[in-house]
Amino acid sequence: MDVKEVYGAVLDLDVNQVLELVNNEISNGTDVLTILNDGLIAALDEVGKRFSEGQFFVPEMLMAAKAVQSAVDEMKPYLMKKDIPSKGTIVIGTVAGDLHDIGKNLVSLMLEGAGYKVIDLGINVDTETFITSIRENKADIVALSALLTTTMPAMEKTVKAIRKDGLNVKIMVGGAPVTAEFARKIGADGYSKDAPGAGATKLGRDT
Ligand code: B1M
Repeated sequence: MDVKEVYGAVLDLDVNQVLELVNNEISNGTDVLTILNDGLIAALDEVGKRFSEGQFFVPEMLMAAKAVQSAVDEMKPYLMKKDIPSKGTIVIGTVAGDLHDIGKNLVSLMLEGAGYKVIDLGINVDTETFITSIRENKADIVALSALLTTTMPAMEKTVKAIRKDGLNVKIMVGGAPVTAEFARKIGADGYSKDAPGAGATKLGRDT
């Protein structure tokens, strides 16, 4: 058995099978990052391809997402490091108009694992909600995720509003359509292409 079976079970949209296979892989000592990247995330990329080609539709994307999120929840204890001194507070969310949260949830997990207190505002988060939460929690960093090209303008709007308010917070952005160049252009302080990179951010208090 290998992570190819996990990949296949996600494409079969079989939540129970995905969970069973992931648990087996963990018991067999397979590296959790291999299960995550080569099994679960690779399968979602294929789901995206099938969606683009008209073989899968929104319900299939939703079921695949549910299977992957359940597996990620199962893997959480193995993805987290323990007993790390706090590096500060991060407010995170997926920007307005965007309902994708698997990548954002992984980023949250990595940030928690890296020692940040993470306040997760969820999906479809408007600018005002981000700003209120940054103030209330005296956040050191705000992390914005976007998965759609159509929600990148909402990311830019939020970054500009945070700057205009003069909030003393570092801004990190990411998500599949977001690039380092876009991050620079909209005035973000940090960008990462993936969750481990976000967890290794140098924007925290220790820098
Ligand atoms: Co959507 N969807 N979707 N979808 N979906 C994509 C993104 C798409 C690429 C599929 C495709 O066409 N090939 C496409 C976007 C095209 C574009 O904009 N260029 C798309 C579309 C079109 C849509 C709808 C418009 C479909 C429709 O209704 N007609 C619709 C939009 C809804 C909305 O948001 N308003 C829609 C809906 C959905 C579902 C709700 C069904 C479901 C999401 C469920 C959920 O998230 N709970 C869904 C899914 C599952 C996908 C795909 C298949 C998988 C996304 C995913 O979770 N990937 C996706 C295709 C694909 O990605 N290949 C697709 C795995 C995840 C780990 O990766 O989120 O990229 P990702 O996160 C990465 C990095 O990006 C990074 O770290 C993670 C990995 O380490 N990262 C950050 C993410 N955030 C970060 C923040 C950071 C740093 C790094 O710092 C702050």
